[in-house]
Amino acid sequence: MAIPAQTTVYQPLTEADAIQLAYDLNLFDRAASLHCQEIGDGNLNLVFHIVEKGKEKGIIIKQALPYAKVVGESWPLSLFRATIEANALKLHGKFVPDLVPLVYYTDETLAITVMEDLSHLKIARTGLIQGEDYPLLSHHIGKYLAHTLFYTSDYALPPAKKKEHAKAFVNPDLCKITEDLVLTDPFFNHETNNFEVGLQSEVANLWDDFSLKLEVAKLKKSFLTEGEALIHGDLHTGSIFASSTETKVIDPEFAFYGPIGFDVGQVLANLTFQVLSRPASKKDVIYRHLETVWTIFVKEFSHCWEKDGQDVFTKTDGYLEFVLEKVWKDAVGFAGCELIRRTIGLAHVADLDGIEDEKLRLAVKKNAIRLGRSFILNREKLATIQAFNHEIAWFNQA
Ligand code: SR1
Ligand code: MG
Repeated sequence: MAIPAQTTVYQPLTEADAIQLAYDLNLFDRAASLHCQEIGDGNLNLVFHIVEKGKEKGIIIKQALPYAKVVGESWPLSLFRATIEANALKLHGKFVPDLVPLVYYTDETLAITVMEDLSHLKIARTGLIQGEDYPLLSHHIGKYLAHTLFYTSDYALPPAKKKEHAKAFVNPDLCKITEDLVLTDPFFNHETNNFEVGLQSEVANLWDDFSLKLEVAKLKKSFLTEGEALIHGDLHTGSIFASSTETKVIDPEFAFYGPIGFDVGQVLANLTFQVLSRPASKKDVIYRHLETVWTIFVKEFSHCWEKDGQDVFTKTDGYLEFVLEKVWKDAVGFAGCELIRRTIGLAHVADLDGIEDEKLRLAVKKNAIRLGRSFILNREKLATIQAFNHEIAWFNQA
């Protein structure tokens, strides 16, 4: 592939620019007739889908904007996140090549990543809301979590190598978003919060709950200080493409060295939204997904540990169990924060906001807030995935 000279000045691409780049990268024949559409529906980036007329599979060009699209130019954001994302996809791709998109090309100045077209798959959140089940989703995600997190941790890497990675993935702007929007603002009367009037008294109770604030402070401290592995950092069901046979994790622009339980907790919380919002007859399949994510994570992480543990203490009886217990407790706490922030914070989820009936929507949102609070406060007691699911079922009756 003839690589064009890297650009020296940043500019947001137009659809025509994106097509020109695709030709320049020799990703298509010069004679090919290309169609491009900007399809970005997330909070932060432009996403161009380019296909040759008459063909099914094309390419994706993702470009970071220098601000948060969801808020506007008043919220500047580092373009370096595009490099973080591409490097995380490449590093994680070494451990789970089937579960992440291929990266074809990157340009740090333009903040673009050219990658595999996954448009034959559907965003898992959308599919789950539409009632699809994705039988392999939880198995694949359990494996993704175990392998990406184990092989980037001190359990698998020589300490100097791990620190080299940790330095390359320092990601302060995107971490700040999570520190604020997930781990601080929803627990205070902050201007970024966004919730329905019908939740006012529920939210006021939350803001008055000092025991809750203390536990959130501990979780935030863990997020700020515990560089356990290269985490995805934003692993909700909108960051997963799925079909009945395939799963691909996308969008690791929030990646940094953080606590393993953060990724696990975000997956659990975003599946939990489905239990809370689905009709009763369709909840069981999601309970099973929750159980499978965790059991496959434990099985695969333990297998990697036995096979490839580098730290001498990985051979010490009881250490693996200690590590897994900590991951679990952190995951339950972070899941609680995710449930609350997606209900009353800045960035919501369609699983809840998409419920048309106002009475039902408010009831489900109240359950999400109460369940989130319970996960945060009771994470020491909810020691198993069965206890976690039982807790969901308990709050779901209300
Ligand atoms: C300003 S960004 C809001 C949210 O969108 C991203 O996907 C993250 O979840 C972030 O918290
Ligand atoms: Mg994203």
